[in-house]
Amino acid sequence: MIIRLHHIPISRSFRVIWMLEELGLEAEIIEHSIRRGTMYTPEIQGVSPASRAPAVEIDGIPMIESGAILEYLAETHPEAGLGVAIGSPTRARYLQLMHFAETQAAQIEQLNMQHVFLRDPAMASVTTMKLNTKRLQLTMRALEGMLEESGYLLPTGFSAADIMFGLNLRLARYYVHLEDYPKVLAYRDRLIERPAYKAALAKDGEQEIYAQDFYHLPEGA
Ligand SMILES: N[C@@H](CCC(=O)N[C@@H](CS)C(=O)NCC(=O)O)C(=O)O
Repeated sequence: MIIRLHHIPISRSFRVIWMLEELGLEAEIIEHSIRRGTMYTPEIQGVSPASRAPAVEIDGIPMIESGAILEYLAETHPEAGLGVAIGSPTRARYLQLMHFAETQAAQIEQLNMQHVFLRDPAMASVTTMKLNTKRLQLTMRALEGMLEESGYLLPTGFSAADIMFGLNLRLARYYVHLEDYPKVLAYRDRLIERPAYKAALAKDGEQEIYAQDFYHLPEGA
């Protein structure tokens, strides 16, 4: 497989780098700047029509959507056991998890917009920030209840679904206290010990999104 990846540091494209590391696959990584909007060019839009990362070209075929890319890589490398085959009893749970990760990521994305991307903080809506934080907390509580005896999200062990949520947990901690979810915290600590996670982190690049360790809701929220 010849793989080119359009990547923004500390974004959903980290999921693809991590997946590639788990599979032992090489890729050419083209790093983009979210602040400078370097994906908003006609050339990149040929691969990623909405200028979003990740976008990959696998053997010349363009593909977007981190969850779909991970599922495709899992399916084309079944020997790694990172996906769940059609007909397997855990298939429904696996698909649900792959998609639920994006429900959670959407809340983080909204909080990023309100807390870190608006040019003038006065443009932020305290009500929206409060609602998004609450919604993120609900997804964290749900995740706390979804962890299996295996220590991962599937009873059979580590899978692409854990990669989806592993990125989320890297970002959620800017807006919620992971300590409030003890099983999730232990799970996060387990994930970041994986050699492939560490190798992916080394390739992630310099992040330009967060300037502080935690973003509190504004006074009076
Ligand atoms: N559901 C998509 C979301 C892709 C997405 O929104 N990516 C963000 C980074 S996490 C992005 O490219 N943002 C660039 C921008 O908003 O300018 C996926 O999972 O790949």
